[in-house]
Amino acid sequence: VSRLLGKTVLITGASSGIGAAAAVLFAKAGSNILLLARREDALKAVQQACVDAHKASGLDKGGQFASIQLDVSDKTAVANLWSKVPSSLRNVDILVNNAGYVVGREHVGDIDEAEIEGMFATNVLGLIAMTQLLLKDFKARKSGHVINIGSVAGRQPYAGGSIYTATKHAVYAFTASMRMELVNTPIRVTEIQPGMVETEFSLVRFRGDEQAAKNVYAGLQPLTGEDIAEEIVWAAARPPHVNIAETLIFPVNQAAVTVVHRAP
Ligand code: NDP
Ligand code: 8X3
Repeated sequence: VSRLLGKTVLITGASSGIGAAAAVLFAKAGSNILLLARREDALKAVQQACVDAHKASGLDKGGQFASIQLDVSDKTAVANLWSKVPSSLRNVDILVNNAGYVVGREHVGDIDEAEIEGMFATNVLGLIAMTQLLLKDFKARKSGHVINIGSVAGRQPYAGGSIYTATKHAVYAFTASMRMELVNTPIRVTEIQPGMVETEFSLVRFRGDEQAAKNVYAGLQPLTGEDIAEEIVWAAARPPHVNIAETLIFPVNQAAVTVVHRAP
C-alpha cells in the first residue's frame, strides 16, 4: 500500500507543467491535494484530472481535492490562505514549493526592474512565505515534508540567467539551511533540481514566442513534467527515516546548463 495514501499535499504552481503532473501522480497514489496557482481555469482542469486519476486508481482513501487561486508573491494572500482552505485539507503533510519562472535572457544593465522583482518575489520570497506558513504546523505536529523545486540553475550560473540563477541559488541556500535547522526533528526537506523540462517554462521565458520556446529543446529529447513529478512523488514516498536531500535530473543529452548534445 502506498505510503502516500490519505496524505494531504499542497502544491504551488499546480496549473501547468511539473506542478500539474505532480498533482495527478499524487492523486493516483491516493493523496488529498490542495492545488494553488494564479490561473483558476487551468487549476480546475488539473483538479478534474486528479479526480479522474484517483477514480481510475480504485483506491478507497484520500481523493479530496480543492483548487485555490493564489499568487505566492502576494504576502497578504499567503497570510490569509487558511481562511479559504476547506477544513478537511488543512492538515498538510507535504508542501511542494514548485511555483516559479524566468522572464528573458537580457544581460545585467538591461534587465527590467519589475521583472527582477517579480522573479525574486515568486521564486524566493513566495517560496519562503509558503514554507514559513507550513513549518509552524509541521513543527507543532512533529511531522511534514517540504519539497522545493530548485534547478540546475541553482548550482550553475550562466550568461543570460543572472536573475533566475540568483533566485535558484537562493532556493538552494534556504533549503539546505532549513534542513540543518530541522536535523533534530522528523521533518524532511528535499530539493529537486531539474535540467531541461519541456513545460510552459520557456514560453513564459520568451514572453509567449512559441518558436523561441520550441528552439530550446531542438535536437534532443527534453524531460517532461511527468518525469520530474515521478521524482517528487518518489521522494515523498520514501520511508519516514529516509530523506532525499537533493536530486539533480537531466535529459540524457544534457550534462550541464550549457553542455547539451543536439542531433543535427
Ligand atoms: P510552468 O510555466 O509550466 O509552470 C509554472 C507554474 O508556476 C505554473 O503553474 C504557474 O501558474 C505557477 N506560478 C508562476 N508564478 C506564480 C505565482 N506568483 N504564484 C503562484 N503560482 C505561480 O513551468 P515548470 O513546470 O517547468 O516550472 C515549475 C518549477 O520548475 C519552477 O519553479 C521552475 O523554475 C522549475 N524548473 C523548471 C525547469 C524547466 O526546464 N522547465 C528546470 C528547472 C526548474 P500560474 O501562471 O497559473 O500562476
Ligand atoms: C531551468 C533550467 O537551464 O533554463 O531551471 O535555467 S535553465
